[in-house]
Amino acid sequence: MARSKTLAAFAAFCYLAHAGCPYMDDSTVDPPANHPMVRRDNAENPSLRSTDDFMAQYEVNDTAYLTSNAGVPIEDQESLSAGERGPTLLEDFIFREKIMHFDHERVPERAVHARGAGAHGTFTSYADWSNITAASFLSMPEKQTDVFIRFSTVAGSRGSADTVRDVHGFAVRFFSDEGNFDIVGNNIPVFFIQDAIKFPDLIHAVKPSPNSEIPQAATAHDSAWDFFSQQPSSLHTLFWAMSGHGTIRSYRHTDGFGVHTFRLLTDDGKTKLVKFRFRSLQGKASLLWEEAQFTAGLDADFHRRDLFESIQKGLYPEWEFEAQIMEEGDQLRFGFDLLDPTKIVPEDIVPYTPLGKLTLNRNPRNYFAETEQIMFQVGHVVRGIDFTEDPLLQGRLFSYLDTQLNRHGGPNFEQLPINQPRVPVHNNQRDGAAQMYIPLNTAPYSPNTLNDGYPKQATKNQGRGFFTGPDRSAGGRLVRAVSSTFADVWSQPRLFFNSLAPVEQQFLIQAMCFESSQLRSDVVKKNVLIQLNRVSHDVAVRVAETLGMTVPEADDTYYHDNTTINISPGGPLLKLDGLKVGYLTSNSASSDTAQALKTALGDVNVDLVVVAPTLAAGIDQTYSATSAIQFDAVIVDGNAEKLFASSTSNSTRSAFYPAGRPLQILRNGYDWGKPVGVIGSSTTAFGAAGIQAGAPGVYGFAVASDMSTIVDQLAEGLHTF
Ligand code: HDD
Repeated sequence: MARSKTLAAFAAFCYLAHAGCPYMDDSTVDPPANHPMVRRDNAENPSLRSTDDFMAQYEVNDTAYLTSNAGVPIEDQESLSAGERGPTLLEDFIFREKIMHFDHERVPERAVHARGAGAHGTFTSYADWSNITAASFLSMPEKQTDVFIRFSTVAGSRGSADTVRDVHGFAVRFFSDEGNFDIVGNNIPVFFIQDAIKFPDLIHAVKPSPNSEIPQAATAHDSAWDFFSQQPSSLHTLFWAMSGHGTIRSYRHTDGFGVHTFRLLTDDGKTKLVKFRFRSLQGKASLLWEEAQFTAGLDADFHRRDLFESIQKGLYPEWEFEAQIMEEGDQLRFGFDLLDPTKIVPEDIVPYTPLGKLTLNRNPRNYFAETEQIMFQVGHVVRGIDFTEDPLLQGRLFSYLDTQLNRHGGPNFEQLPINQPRVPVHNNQRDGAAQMYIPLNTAPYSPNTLNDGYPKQATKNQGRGFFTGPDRSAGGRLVRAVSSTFADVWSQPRLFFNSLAPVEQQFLIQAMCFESSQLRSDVVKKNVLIQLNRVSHDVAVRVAETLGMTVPEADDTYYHDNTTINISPGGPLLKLDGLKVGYLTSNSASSDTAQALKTALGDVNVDLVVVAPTLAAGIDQTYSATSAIQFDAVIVDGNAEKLFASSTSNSTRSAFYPAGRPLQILRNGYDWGKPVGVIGSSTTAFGAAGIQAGAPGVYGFAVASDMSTIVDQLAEGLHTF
């Protein structure tokens, strides 16, 4: 497993610009001729805003004097006290303001998806998609729209580790020239529940125990699996989460999904049903579980670091924005209900159509102001995008708005720089906590004559307002019940499992064994086995073995052999950008080989990190600061072999700290499925690490001139999986 996963992990390898005062709401005046709401082209549009307009310049102007928030020049390093050794005075407004502000620096973290990282980017439409949607950002080829993506885990707190096993949030905001459109998605195309009213139950079950607040950011506990086994609609998402999709190599190496079926709407009112996907153009890759656990301890910031550094280096991650386009009449056509968010539409049945490309190309300047304060909403749709009756989606339409009120403490959160649309806002909403504008319109109501009827109502034919499919209708008996068309919750987890490669299946089963063997309740364990057995007898047998429990009888009424495509958490990497190779050497070794390697790998945007006992010219890191989690592949300098023998030699042992670290890096790298190689003699290092030369993912290179071969072999190792 570890070895074939080698190749998997080497798949691892490897925001006014209104004229005049920016705070004036000038809805008393006519929209300017170039108002974005009446424009459809992508020409330079001076009224589009940018977050740059909100940069706090004082922080970078080092010639300025410190002031209070009232703009008064002050000094703030000592408090005002009654005598040198006396008490601090209540009069000290400088002290009180500074401490008060500090005390209020935090806003409530997100109830879910608290831990995350984000970046700015650009979306470029491939074509004029007005045949399927009136969405302006898709209205012409090459049209560019600013975006912000926030990636996240779900269960952990804001300070939890990145590499915990979890579903990952993939929330995308399009700052379109007709307002903000958010796709608040995940890296897994399905969800645990079919009705939003169950969301608090799901989250209460998955979050840490109410008494001990253990475990953090983990589902390996009774309440989570109690819920999963009592709510079998969760099985499909659970299977995805227990596969490599739950332990991604990086945010760059995963796809994003809109999950629900959405409606697209054309200018003339024709509708299509769609499922959205953002397909990683880096390729997909995951971490092995043990590696992910070590990483959580050694580098809790592993994913945010990877994203930040990649963008900093100009290695901009890209995703293709795609849609499965279906007809209204297809709702029940595929043997399940398109309104059921626990189902995928298999890609071999409805292929994805690429609509455009999304590139992340700028890091946030301030994590709190941007990544923490961005407040996505499922209800942020633009002309041309409509909802469906999916009960999970319908419930989310309430929850996200409500949650932002809680986080911001008032209704003006859309005025925060990262939440402001790039187009002017004109409406009659007024006042509220932290109101940042000075509205000039003295007739803040509609209809009015005192302001010549402005702002006017935007409709389908005037002002480009249009969201609701004209043929949508609703009616029926009032019921509290799950639709009978949502009943089959076992076929698709099986479809998922059937479609994985054997090594990926093994990974999934090991994840289930890891989680379920930490359950204390035998009742929960038994219920888990009952549900697993409805998906796959094989899975149930293998998990039951670990639990030392009896397996339920196979039940053929549930089983099928269908498979589908493109659901693997790994696969060929499409780019090696931003991957890291560790080169384990000694201070006395020649730097020529390292330099040649750096150049060869640099050509494919892979970083070579040269590791030696002590820092010196040409050495990037010491062994004491290095572990295998930092690399996607490990190459040993055959001339530094004594470092590997040193684990047993007391004399060399003292040469650096900690003893045995080079060997540990090599062995962990190998065990965690990373390609390993030796330049020169491999006998000592490989022998000490118990690595067989020639085994899959193990490479030997004679000399530095083999460097291009190394790159090829690394790429090949990657693509073999
Ligand atoms: Fe949610 C945050 C994704 C169902 C209630 N959700 C949140 C985020 C993502 C998702 C990516 C983080 C956004 C960010 O980065 O700021 N949620 C999903 C997906 C779902 C889903 C893909 C199912 C298809 N969520 C869901 C339901 C409810 C919520 C059914 C409630 C009924 N979600 C929330 C929330 C959060 C949130 C509590 C917490 C912070 C926030 O909204 O802004 O309101």
